[in-house]
Amino acid sequence: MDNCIFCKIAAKQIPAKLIHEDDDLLAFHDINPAAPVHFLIVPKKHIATLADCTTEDQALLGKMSLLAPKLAAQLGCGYNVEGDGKGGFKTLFNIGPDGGQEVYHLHMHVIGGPRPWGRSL
Ligand code: DGP
Repeated sequence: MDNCIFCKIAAKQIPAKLIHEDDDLLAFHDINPAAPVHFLIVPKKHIATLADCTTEDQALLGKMSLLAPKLAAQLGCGYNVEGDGKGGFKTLFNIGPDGGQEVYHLHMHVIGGPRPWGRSL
């Protein structure tokens, strides 16, 4: 998509601090972090919002959800119910203007690290 910042990151036309890349997804650090760990999981395919996803995107959404705890653990804010009871993170989709969405290319926020966090979400 022309003029989509996340399509441009996916096409390597603008830089981002990449955490993960595979055939379908990218993960990179948010440019304006709300917490010590704040990254975005973004499909390479352009979909404007979660509300625009269809049953065709079920596998993609599942892949995004499963990647979040894996990368959170890599970045030191994982959580395991059988672990020490510490850690954890939040996942979030903003959808539309009232949802606070600024970039109209589907993305999951993954936010974590020791509280308190600077910006509330
Ligand atoms: P949302 O409100 O859900 O659309 O959040 C968009 C997020 O994307 C916001 O937290 C800031 C981040 N962001 C916007 N532009 C860029 C960029 O060029 N690079 C990176 N790494 N993050 C960006």
